[in-house]
Amino acid sequence: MSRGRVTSALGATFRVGLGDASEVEVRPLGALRHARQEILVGDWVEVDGGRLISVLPRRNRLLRPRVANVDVVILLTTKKDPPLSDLDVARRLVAITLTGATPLLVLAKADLLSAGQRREFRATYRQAAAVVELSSREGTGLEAIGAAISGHVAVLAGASGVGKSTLFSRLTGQPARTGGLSAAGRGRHTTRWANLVPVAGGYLVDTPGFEALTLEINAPSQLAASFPDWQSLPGCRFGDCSHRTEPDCQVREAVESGRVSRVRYESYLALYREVAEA
Ligand SMILES: Nc1nc2c(ncn2[C@@H]2O[C@H](COP(=O)(O)OP(=O)(O)OP(=O)(O)O)[C@@H](O)[C@H]2O)c(=O)[nH]1
Ligand SMILES: [Mg+2]
Ligand SMILES: [Zn+2]
Repeated sequence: MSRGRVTSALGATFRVGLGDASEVEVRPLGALRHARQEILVGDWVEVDGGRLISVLPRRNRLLRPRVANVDVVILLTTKKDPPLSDLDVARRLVAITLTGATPLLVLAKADLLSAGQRREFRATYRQAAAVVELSSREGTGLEAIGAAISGHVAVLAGASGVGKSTLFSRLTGQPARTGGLSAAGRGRHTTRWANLVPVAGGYLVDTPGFEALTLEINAPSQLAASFPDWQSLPGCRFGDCSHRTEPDCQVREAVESGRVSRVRYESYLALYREVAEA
């Protein structure tokens, strides 16, 4: 019996990558099918003699694309072509954090920006996530992104036109899937199967994620916890401080003194209003 990771699914047949870079094709045991055990690309499974025997507990599960155990979400954003807002970045970073995956924030199309604009972006986000500047056109930043994928399962995310497909083909050497529906599965409930493609000693999911974006937040307090920017500050006077109007708020103080980015704080306030009104 051996343990491996599901890299693709085709009907009832699954391909499983084993540690030694080999892959086997397996079918689930009848007992798993009867128990309606869900098997997703990204799942760690036990296989034996052409059979998929069990699915190990998951770290997380994305719905779009349907992938389990995503370690890293590579969020691409641009300041030009298209000019995306800091609020858009903040909303996506929170959505990623809520999945339990680690975000890697990529300033894409860096070739279109001045050194000053790139510096400002880094300064704004240095406490929010690891930041990489990327130009797929000039080939810069690719090694840093490869290093973040190494040993992990990563998925690309970001608004339309930020360069996800271009980056995917730079990293994998293969064209990105267009996302069109397969002939077998036309219709509203079509599942978009994702595959894992080996990249830099890890895997990259061949379908980008987080296209439809709504924050699954129940209480506004969950939002404050999703901003790493101020997690290392001493506590506020009130344990459940929303960092808006309460007295002795360490976050507001840090914004005033420049230790926390004002841009990030304003994104937080805007998201807070959205979540509170929802
Ligand atoms: N200047 C510049 N342009 C880029 C770069 N990467 C991609 N582009 C261009 O940006 C446009 C959009 O790139 P795509 O890779 O298709 O973007 P996408 O994120 O896959 O877009 P969707 O599939 O609509 O979500 C294309 O015209 C690319 O040639 C880059 O590093 N620099
Ligand atoms: Mg694309
Ligand atoms: Zn506070």
